[in-house]
Amino acid sequence: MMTKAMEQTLVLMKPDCLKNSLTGYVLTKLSEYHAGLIYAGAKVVSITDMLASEHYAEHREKHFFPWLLKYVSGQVHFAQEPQKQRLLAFVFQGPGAVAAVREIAGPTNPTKARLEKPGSVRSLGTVIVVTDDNGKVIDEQSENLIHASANTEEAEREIKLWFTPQEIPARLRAYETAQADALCYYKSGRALAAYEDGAVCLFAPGDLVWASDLKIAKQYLAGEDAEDTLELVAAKYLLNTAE
Ligand code: FUP
Repeated sequence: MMTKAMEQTLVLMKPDCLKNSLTGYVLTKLSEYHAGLIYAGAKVVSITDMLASEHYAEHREKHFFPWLLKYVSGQVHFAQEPQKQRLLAFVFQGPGAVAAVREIAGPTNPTKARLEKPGSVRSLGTVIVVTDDNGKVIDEQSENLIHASANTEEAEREIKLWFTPQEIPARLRAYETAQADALCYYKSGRALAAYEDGAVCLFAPGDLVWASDLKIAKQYLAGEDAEDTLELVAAKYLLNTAE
């Protein structure tokens, strides 16, 4: 069982954090000395629509969803510089990691953050108010610099969505892993046991994978009802491939 000291959380420094050169500031606030947390994982990610939509699956029906995909993928802040369309993803670990980072991040909406939690990271963000032709507010787009997992269940889902087990040192892995005993390719929303032209290999026998991923992938390979989407498993293996 995961102990409280092993608690982990996912932090994303979104493109507005990079654009405004706030990465160092945020890392200082999240450092071991200041937050009592340690790094368990870190990487630069050029995000795909697949990963963004899985990450924000709970917002799929919201007005701001199409904007959210563009925002998190860097198309809003680096429209003319596609090479800069990336973000930084981290896993932090330590006692009460989820709550500690949420506290440092502050409220989702930067205007609210400035009012209620001045000094929090998100108080430095921007809110874009979208109105209709009559001036009625129809949306509020929060450019809030960082993502921080909302609770321990979300943290587990998100860390497994963004990171492979190999990207986290063995002694810092908080979730169950397994050795793959099957081949699994991905092509156009399908799991394949054998290679087809254009398919991408997610994992091969012997590879270390999240146990929950292996279970889901095998359900797709067998054509059974699956516990979650195939994209939840595949997305992390398909990163940083866009030219
Ligand atoms: P949080 O868990 O604090 O990241 O907040 P949410 O999951 O509710 O929001 C996810 C992202 O959607 C945030 F980056 C901000 C954005 N958002 C908006 O732009 N407008 C809204 O009305 C709500 C959320």
